[in-house]
Amino acid sequence: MNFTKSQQLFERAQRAIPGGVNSPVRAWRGVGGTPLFIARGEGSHILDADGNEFIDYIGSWGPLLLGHRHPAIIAAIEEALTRGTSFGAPTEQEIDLAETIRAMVPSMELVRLVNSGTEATMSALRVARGFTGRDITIKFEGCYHGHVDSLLVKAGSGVATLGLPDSPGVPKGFSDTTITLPFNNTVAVAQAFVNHGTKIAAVIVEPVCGNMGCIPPAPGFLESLRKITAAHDSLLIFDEVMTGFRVAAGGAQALYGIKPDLTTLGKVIGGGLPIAAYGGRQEIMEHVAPSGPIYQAGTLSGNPLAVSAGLAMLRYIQSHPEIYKQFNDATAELASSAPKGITVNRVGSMMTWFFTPAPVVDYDTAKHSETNRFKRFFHAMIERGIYLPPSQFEALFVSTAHSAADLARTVDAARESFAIANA
Ligand code: KE4
Repeated sequence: MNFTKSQQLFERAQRAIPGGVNSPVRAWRGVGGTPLFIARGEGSHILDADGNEFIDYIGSWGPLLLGHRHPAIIAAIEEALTRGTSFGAPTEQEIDLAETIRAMVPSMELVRLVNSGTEATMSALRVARGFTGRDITIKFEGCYHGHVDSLLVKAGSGVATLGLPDSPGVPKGFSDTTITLPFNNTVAVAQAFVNHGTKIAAVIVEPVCGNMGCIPPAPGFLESLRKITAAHDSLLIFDEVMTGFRVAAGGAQALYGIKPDLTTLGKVIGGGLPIAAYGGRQEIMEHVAPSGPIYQAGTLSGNPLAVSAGLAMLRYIQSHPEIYKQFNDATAELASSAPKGITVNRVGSMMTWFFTPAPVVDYDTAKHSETNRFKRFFHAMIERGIYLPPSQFEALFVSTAHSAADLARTVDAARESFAIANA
C-alpha cells in the first residue's frame, strides 16, 4: 500500500495542529507509523487520502452503530439543514430527543443535552457534588471519562496509550478530590467508603470498560457499587458514553439490570455528529440551572443538526431491535479468530484482542499485554486493509454495515496477522 499523501498531510498538519491531530489517540503514537488521513467513509469501509480502502472497526470510536453515511442519518441531517443550523433557542426536536432517550433509558427522568462526552461527565460530576454537598468522587484506574480535570487521574484511552501517568495542568486540589481504585475490586471500594464514605459525592464508572481495552464488569461488581453508594447517600454515575445504545438498546444499565442515579451518554446518540447528554433522577436533575442553582450551559447544546441525527439513530434502533443480535454475532465471529495466547474480551459489539494469555480484568492485567506484538498485529492488519484502533488499550466496534464478506476477510487477515505478530 502507498501512504504518501497521508505522510505529506501529516507533516503539514504537525505545523498547524499539536501533534498533527485533534485528538491524541489519532496520532498512532501507540503503534508507530504515520496516521492515515481519511478521505471518505461508506458503510463499513473508509478510503484514505491515498485511495487505500479499509474495513473500518473504529467507527469514529463508537458513534457509527449503523456504519458511515447511513441513509436514515444522512436524510435527517439534510432535512434539518433546510431549517437552519443553529438557533440558540429551544426547538421541538430537542424535546423529542429527550423524551426518546428517557423512553430507552428510563433512569434518565430528566435529560440535558451537551456537545461532548467530556462535557457530560464534567456536568454530571458537578451535579453530584452540588446535590450531595460533598466533594470526593471515586473513579477506576484505566477508565476514561473525557478530559475532565479531576478525572485525568490514572485515566485510560489516550492517556493509557501515551503512557502518561496523569496530565500536567491539573491543579493538585482537583486531583485530590478523586480517589482512583482498581476496576472490579469491590474490597477496595468498600475500604474507600469506610475511610471517606461521608465525603464521597459519587462513584463514576464505565459499566463496561472500553478505554483500557474492553473489560466487562466482574459478576456482582456493578451491584456492589449500587448497594454501597445507596448505603452512603452517594450517587452512582454510569458513564455510558461508549456503552449507551451500543451494548444494548437501553445501554449497560439495561444489560446488567442496574439503575444508576445519573447517566452520561454520547457517541451513538449523535450518529457521528457532536452531541452528548447527561441525566438521571428528577430530584437530582431539578438542581440544574435554570430550574436549580447548579450551573451548566452550552452555545450549541441541542444543536438542530446533531439532534436530528440523534433522533434518526435512536428511532432506527427502536424499530430495528434485531440489529443487536446481528452485530453481536458478527463480533463473536471476530473474537473466534484469536489463537491461543490471546485474551479476547467482548461485550456485544465492542471487543479487544489483548496480547496476553492471562485474563484481563483491570488496568494492571491489561498492562501485561505485549504492546510490541500488538503493534506488529496492527500494521499487518493495515497492510491487509483492516483498520483497527491504533492502541492495545482501546476497543474495536462492529456496526450493522459490516457484512459477512467483511467479517470473513477480517478473520482471514487476523489469522495471518496473529502469526506475524507472534513470530
Ligand atoms: P468525548 O469528550 O471524547 O466526546 O467523550 C469522552 C469519553 C467519555 N466517556 C467515555 C466512556 C469515553 O469512551 C469517552 C471518549 N472515548 C474515546 C475513545 N476511547 C474517544 C476517542 C478520543 O479521545 O479521540
